[in-house]
Amino acid sequence: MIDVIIIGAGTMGLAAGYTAAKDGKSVVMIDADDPPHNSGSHHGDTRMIRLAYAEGAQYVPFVLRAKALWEELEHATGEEMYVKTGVLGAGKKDGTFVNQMIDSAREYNLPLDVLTAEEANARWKGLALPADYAGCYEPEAGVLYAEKALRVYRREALAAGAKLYTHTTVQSVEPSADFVTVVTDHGSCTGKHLIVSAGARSGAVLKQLGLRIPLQPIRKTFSWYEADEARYSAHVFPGFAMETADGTFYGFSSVDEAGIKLGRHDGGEAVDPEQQLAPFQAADSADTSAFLSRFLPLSGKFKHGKTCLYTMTPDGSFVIDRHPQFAHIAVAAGFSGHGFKFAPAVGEALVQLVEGSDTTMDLTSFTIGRFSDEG
Ligand code: PYC
Repeated sequence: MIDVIIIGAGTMGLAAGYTAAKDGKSVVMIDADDPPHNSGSHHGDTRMIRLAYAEGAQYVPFVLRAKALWEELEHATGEEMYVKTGVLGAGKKDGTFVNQMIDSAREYNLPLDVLTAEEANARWKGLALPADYAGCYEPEAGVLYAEKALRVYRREALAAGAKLYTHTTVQSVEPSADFVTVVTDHGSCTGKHLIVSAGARSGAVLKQLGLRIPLQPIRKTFSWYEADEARYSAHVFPGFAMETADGTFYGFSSVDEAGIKLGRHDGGEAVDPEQQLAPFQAADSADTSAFLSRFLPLSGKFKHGKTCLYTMTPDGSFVIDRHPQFAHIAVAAGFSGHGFKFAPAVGEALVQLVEGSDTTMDLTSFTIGRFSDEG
């Protein structure tokens, strides 16, 4: 019998598959697509890694563990995955965003330069923060090569003996007290443990396991803009995350001369993950273009854009937990647009959860039970 079956070999599923296969477990990963691909939540080249977490200090130990594991993966494979560009968090000086960054940094003794708008604008010539903003610069934060990370996880998991069934759709999941059978359109398999990490498609699989977690897939977009490399290259300008009166925006200075990449974190359109997403259209760059002309006024013209998916939970936090009735089944879902950076620590936690061992990280913020009486 297989040790671990993983439904969904995107970011979290591949991280778990890699971790389990390296531990000597037999692993089967099943994916409806062929990761990395452009129809989920991991494409668009880059993701950010921030440590002084604006969403709350409870994430800090988890992201520090993830950073250590990203570095371990780099050492183990000789592949560069993380570029230390620094990240600037900004918003109204009395706003939650910057103050939670300051609290997170203070609680965990993380390096953070707290700057007035004037100081930040003098430090980065392409930046125009309004006078009532503060900027919090994190020198240890940076950028992850997201699609490359998935390619490396996939390659290394397969090299360690894992199997990956691509373009394979799960038709039913049949749990029993000690094992689980997964039936797909290409056959069935039975394993001692199951991990469900199917991204925006998780809801349908979880329903088969009797779980109704409120997960809402959202259509999101991001856009690339021309960048004057002297001002906005990742060598001289940080990544950034800003809470403004018109929304929260995340951006990447020009990495490998790709231009500035920018997205809006809040908002977006609720979608059915089984339906094809509406393609990127001109109106999708209206918010990001308005943000750039106000806050990075020396940036250049729109180049191109892409769509992607967030899977939101009602509180914007993750679900990483055991199934309340079947301890040999674990769930990772609802990463709400800020999960990528945590992937190696999520993979580690999932393997520990299904094996019934203590988890390295405290997962009490990420329970299934917080949404309903399921747990
Ligand atoms: O969590 O840092 C983040 C992020 C960047 C883009 C979307 N989420």
